[in-house]
Amino acid sequence: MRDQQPQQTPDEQLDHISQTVRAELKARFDNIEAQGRATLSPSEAEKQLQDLKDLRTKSLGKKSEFANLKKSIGRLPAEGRADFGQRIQQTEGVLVQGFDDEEDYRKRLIETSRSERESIDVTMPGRRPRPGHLHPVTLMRERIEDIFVSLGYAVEDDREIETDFYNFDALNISEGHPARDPQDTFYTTDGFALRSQTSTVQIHAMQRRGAPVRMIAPGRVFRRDTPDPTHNPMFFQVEGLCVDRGITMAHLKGTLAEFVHRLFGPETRTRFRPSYFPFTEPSAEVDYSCFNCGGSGCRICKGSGWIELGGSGMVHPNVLRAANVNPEEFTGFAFGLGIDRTCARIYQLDDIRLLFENDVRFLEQFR
Ligand code: FA5
Repeated sequence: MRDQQPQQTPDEQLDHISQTVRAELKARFDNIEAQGRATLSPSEAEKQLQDLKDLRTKSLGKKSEFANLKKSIGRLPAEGRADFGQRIQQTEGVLVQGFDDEEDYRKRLIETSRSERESIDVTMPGRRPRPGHLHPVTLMRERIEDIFVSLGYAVEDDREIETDFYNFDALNISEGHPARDPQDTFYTTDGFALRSQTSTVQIHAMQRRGAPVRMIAPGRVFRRDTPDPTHNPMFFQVEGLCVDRGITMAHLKGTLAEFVHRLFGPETRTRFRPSYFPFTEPSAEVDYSCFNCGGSGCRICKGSGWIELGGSGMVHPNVLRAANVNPEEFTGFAFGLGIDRTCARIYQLDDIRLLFENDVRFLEQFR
């Protein structure tokens, strides 16, 4: 190019520059047409826009051949100078317009392509939300509730933070009893603690309803137990209370036998082992024969043939008195069952802590 330039007149140089730039612009336009505008993504169009800006700088910018030609006007002979100046101006106007048009064209393409991509196709099928489901402990609680409701029991709910009166005094738990030990119970402020058993609801229910009363109370309880496969510091119990004239231990045994028949099947047996609870006299631990092996011993019942259901007994007269029920007229039985452990047994879980890890992969199996 440089070799040829001295031979070119300024007019020829101008024609040459003008033709080259126009050819380059046209090549870019042809390219975009050939590619098909519809397939041009906004990012590709952005790239082309930048390429055009670079070409504009190269062709018309301060260091361009065109700029040099403009500067040379002053050195031209006076007679042709004005005409050439006009030609330069015209050519510059045409080229600038050419660049402007091409750039506008890309900008419009970017805009159309963006709005097409962002527009919503209302005919597309919607994305279905994944439906949730009840937690296995809730499913277990509902099964237990259904059985007792069908036996004529009301379902009670009550507070989880209790005063010493409901946690201990009214349940005949004397001062100095180990159950009051801060190592076993979560105290909140002085005189208040998280309930460690649903037995507290017995008192509220009798105070509210008087006697006779027949109710169950499922709910959360809290104990300073070290977590292991059968213990959690927070777990669920369901309390049962039946107070009426002439209630005996036979009613307690019959009720829990009926409960396990309905939950595990009519062949399930119960067994009562002597125990101690301050709020019942006499007291018993209740077991049921293993629903898996029928009592011969298997992995689920750890070879014993029996599975623990919970504690039970005849309501202590002091407890009736604390709740303003006359023990001379009324007697009653009560029981407290562990919902989580029963749930874990039924679903054959080796560890009740799985129930509270909130691992969706685990929980989804109980749909
Ligand atoms: C009681 O809590 C008595 N209130 C039951 C009762 C009620 C007796 C009415 C008499 C009259 P116990 O501490 O054994 O009893 O607990 C009952 C059940 O709760 C246990 O059988 C067990 O299934 C469950 N349980 C106890 N501690 C835990 C724990 N840390 N984690 C999970 N489950 C537990």
